[in-house]
Amino acid sequence: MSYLRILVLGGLIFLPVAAMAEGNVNSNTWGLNLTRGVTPFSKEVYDLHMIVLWICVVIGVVVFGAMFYAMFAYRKSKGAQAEGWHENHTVEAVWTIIPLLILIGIAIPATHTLIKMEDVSNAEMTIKVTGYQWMWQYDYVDSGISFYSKLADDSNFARQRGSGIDPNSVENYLLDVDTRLVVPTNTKIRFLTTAADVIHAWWVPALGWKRDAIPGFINESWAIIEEPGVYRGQCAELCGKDHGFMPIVVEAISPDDYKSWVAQKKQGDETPVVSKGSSGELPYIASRSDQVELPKE
Ligand SMILES: [Cu+2]
Repeated sequence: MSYLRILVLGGLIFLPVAAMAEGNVNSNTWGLNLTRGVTPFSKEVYDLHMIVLWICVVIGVVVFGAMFYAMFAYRKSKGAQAEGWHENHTVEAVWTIIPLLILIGIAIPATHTLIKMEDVSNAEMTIKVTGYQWMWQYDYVDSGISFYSKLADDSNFARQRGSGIDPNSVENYLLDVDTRLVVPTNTKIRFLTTAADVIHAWWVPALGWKRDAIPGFINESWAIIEEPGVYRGQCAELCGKDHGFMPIVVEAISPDDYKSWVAQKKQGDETPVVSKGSSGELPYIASRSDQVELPKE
């Protein structure tokens, strides 16, 4: 394979990864690594990932080092003669037992984290997340607040064919919504994920997990967001033509601010709040390109 091909292939593999990560909180490793996130188990997942990565690096260096050393030191031009033996039980036992021990060593902390991840008990509040083509609905089960969250207008205008708007000029292009999911910090939030049409997946990397949103099923997950901030994500399951245009924005604020936000929301402020048990009619879906009117210059 030519160098050019390797370069192009490498670029193709890493470009989407880099582009994805850039929109998230991780900017310290050129957007190539996982984000450390802002929840207790996103940090655990990150640490686990780093441990396994370094184990792989050590194995890679040792195995390829031995291989390249053997190829170089015992090459034919130096008159190397192959040994005549085969089937060495000690060697076979060693190369079976060592990887087994490594795998068990990885599996123990990984299982520990996995069990923790599934434990939604003692949640202080519950948010139901419903995926639609192509937006999200959030139901705050405890306070009765419910609304839709879809792609922000400036991104939506810029993405239209022939819009003449440079996407680079749009802040958080395709990663911004009209109504953010507001949540309190340091609170155990249970997320119930489902969908109303096709399979979507709710993914905010900073929270440390990704959940499929499947019609007819409810998947559970939880998060305790430790740091206030804005965390962005996207639908992570190919769900139709506008799959790339249903971002997620989570805004974590202090529990006190959250209380006043709830009170304000219940009073029915400027943002459209769909009351529970409404006719169920969907709001205007701006991501349908045929319905969009471009802003006049
Ligand atoms: Cu989707």
